[in-house]
Amino acid sequence: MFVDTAKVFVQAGRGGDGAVSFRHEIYVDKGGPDGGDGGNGGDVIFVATEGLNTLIDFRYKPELKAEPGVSGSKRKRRGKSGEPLYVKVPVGTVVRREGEIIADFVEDGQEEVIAKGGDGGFGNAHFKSSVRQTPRVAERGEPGDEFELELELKLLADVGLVGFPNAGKSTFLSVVTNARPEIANYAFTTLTPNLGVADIDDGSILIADIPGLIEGASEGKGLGDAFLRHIERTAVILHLVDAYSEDVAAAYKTIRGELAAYSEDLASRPEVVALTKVEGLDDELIAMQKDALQAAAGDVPVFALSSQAHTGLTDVLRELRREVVEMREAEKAAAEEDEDTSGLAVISLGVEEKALAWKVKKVEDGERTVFVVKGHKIEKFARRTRFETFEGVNRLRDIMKKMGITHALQRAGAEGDSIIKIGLDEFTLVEQ
Ligand SMILES: Nc1nc2c(ncn2[C@@H]2O[C@H](COP(=O)(O)OP(=O)(O)OP(=O)(O)O)[C@@H](O)[C@H]2O)c(=O)[nH]1
Ligand SMILES: [Mg+2]
Repeated sequence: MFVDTAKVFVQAGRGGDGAVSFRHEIYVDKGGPDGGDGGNGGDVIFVATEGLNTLIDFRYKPELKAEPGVSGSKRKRRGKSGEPLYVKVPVGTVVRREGEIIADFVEDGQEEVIAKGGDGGFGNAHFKSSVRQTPRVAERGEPGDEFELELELKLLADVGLVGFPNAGKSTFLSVVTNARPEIANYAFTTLTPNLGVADIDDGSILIADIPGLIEGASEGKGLGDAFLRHIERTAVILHLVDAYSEDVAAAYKTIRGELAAYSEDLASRPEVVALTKVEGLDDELIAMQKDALQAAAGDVPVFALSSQAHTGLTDVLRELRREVVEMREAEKAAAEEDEDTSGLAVISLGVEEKALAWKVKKVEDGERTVFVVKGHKIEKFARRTRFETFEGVNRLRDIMKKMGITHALQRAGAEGDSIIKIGLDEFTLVEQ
């Protein structure tokens, strides 16, 4: 089975907790604070890797988790950071989160941090001040990012092969490239896409062979048109037509109809047409078939070739390469003209202002009135707070005061014993 979409759950490592600890000194009851920081949680990092062309592994391993950071310990020892989890994905993988593209792997070796590990919490050694000699406050480690992702694979080939089943697509791929696809004299031999590199002159082109299309493929007939997604991003289409077809023009038009039904964009892609299996036919018949095809195809170049006799191959490859280069240059020029619509999105941690922004809201929650505080930075502080300790909560109250949140809460009607909720944690505005 060829798998070209998958759902995975990613979880970056949680940060280690900061430690509360005091130096032991013989003549001092309690020495200074020496609790170390927690280590950071490991990131989940995807790496585009050549040579992979399926997402099937993700079906067997749908959960990708990086290591957590270790808690800090005494003598200011920092906990070990969690190892990042590197996940290999095929070149051409598009990663979506809730439908939105968050990463697009277009070249070998490309790395993206998909889920960020949580920061380790500070140990109490950080919280010593002239007024606070024995701080019992330390931070919790932050949870790592975790969410579900949808993966989709669209092979990134230069040329996509289309045609009826048995037209000779896989055979063509096997003689012009290093690929060794399955070949047989029956329809639907190819069940999964094959990729191969063809060298021509001083360059090379990447060719994708997909299962054959038939009339009604766009409505799911045969193997359907799902595989066309793999040639959606190719620069050029090579349309192969069996020279032994009764009506080559009709064969050509049927496939064109299915391409058009799949997408307007694919139908308008540059195309090269070639008659296949011509080694046993006399020149007159070949010329006739070529003319019939040319009439159907309009001003698209039409070739005749034989994969068996290795004739006509170089001409087709040269034409393909010429068109691929032209198309890629046009794409590049268009991308340079319009940099920010390249569609490439990379996860970032957001702009500073966005991080600092916050909101307070009074919410009736059944019997209770709760004041909910939302905001990237304040929620981050709250996640790191040890709510079970008086010092931890007080520090959070200090931060809220500095950020102006306390004032806003009071204006919204909050009093000393009002319940404040940040993220999942609740506490009162003033120590009770
Ligand atoms: N005589 C001759 N036969 C060929 C040539 N190329 C392919 N064939 C034969 O045509 C049949 C089909 O070839 P495939 O390459 O499997 O065809 P395909 O288009 O990949 O078919 P599907 O994978 O089913 O879509 C096989 O029996 C091949 O040996 C050729 O140049 N000459
Ligand atoms: Mg095939």
